[in-house]
Amino acid sequence: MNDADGDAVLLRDFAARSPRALARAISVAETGRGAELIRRLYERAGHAMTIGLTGPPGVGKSTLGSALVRKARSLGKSVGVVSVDPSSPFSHGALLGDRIRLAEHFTDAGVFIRSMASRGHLGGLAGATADAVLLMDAFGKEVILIETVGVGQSEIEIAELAATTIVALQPGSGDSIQVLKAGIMEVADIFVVNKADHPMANQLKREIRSMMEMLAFSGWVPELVVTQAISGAGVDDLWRAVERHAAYLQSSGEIVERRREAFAHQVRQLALGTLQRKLDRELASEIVAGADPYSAARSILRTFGVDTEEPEEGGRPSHLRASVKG
Ligand SMILES: Nc1nc2c(ncn2[C@@H]2O[C@H](COP(=O)(O)OP(=O)(O)OP(=O)(O)O)[C@@H](O)[C@H]2O)c(=O)[nH]1
Ligand SMILES: [Mg+2]
Repeated sequence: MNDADGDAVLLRDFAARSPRALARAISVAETGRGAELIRRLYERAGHAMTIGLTGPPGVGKSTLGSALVRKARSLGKSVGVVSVDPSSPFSHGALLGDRIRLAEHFTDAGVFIRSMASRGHLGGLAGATADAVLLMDAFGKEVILIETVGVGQSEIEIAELAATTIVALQPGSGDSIQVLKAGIMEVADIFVVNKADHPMANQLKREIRSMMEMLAFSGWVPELVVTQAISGAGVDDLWRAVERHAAYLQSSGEIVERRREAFAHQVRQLALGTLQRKLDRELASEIVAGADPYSAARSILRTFGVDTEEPEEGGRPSHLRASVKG
C-alpha cells in the first residue's frame, strides 16, 4: 500500500470516528508529516471548546483535569485530553502519572487521551500540540483539555492554543511569586487555588487577589476558583467559570480574535521552523566563514531574498491578556 492509499484509508476511518485513526493521525502529525492530513481536515475543525490547564509541577493539573473530564462526560460531551511535558524529551513520567490520574477515563470510548513527547515537529512541541488539538477538534471532540507543566514561555504558548486558560496554583509553595515573574499571570482567564485542604490555601487566595490588583484588564477579569481536585470539591464552580468565560468570548466577539492569534502563532512557528533549518544549513556553508556576525547575517538573508534594513521594533506580544498597571 502506498502513502496515498494509506492516507485515504486513514481519512476514511477518521471520518468514521475511529479512535485508532485519530491516534494514527496525531502520530503522523507528531513526526512532522501531517501537512497533507491537516490540509484535508482543517475545515472540519473550529467547533471544540478548548481549555488549557497549566501550573507548576505537582499542583494537581492531572487530577483536576480528570475531574473536569468527568464533569464534561456527565454533560454528555465527548472529550479529548492532550497532556504535554515540555521539560522532558520523552513523556514517560507524565504518561505514567496520567495513566493513574486519568485511569477511569481510559476505558471510556468518549474520551481520547494523548501524551505528547516528540520534538520532531517543524513548529516544535507547541506545533505538535497544536496539530493534536486541531485533529481532535476535526474528529468531533467537543471539549479538548490541554495540560502542560507551566514554568516557562513554551508552556505559555501551549496553554495559549486554548480559548480558555486555567492557571492552577497550590498553597504553601511560593508559586504565586514565581508565576508573576514567569508572566503566566497575564495569560490566565481563570485562577485555581487547588489543594483547598492545605492550611495556607486562604493565604494564596489573598496573594493572587493582591497580584491581580496590580494588573489592568481589558474585557474579561480572571476568576478565582478554589478546588480540592482529589475530592472533586469546587470542580463544578470551575466548570461554571469555564462556561462563563466561553460565553464571554462568544458574546464579546473575542473568540474571533483569539482564533486569529492562535492561527497567526501557528503559522509563525511553522514558517520560523523552516527558516531556522535553512539558516542552520547556510551557517554551515562558507558564506559566513571568516565574516563578522552582522555581515554574515546580511549575506544569509540575501540568499533568502530578504533585504536587510534596520530591524523593526517588536510590538507587545499578542498573547498577553493583561498588563502591569503603570
Ligand atoms: N491534598 C491534596 N492533594 C491533591 C489535590 N489534588 C491533587 N493532589 C495530589 O497532588 C499530587 C499531584 O497531582 P497531579 O494531578 O499529578 O499533579 P500535576 O500537576 O498533574 O503534576 P505533574 O503533571 O507532574 O506536573 C497527587 O499526589 C495528587 O493526589 C488536592 O486537592 N489536595
Ligand atoms: Mg500531570
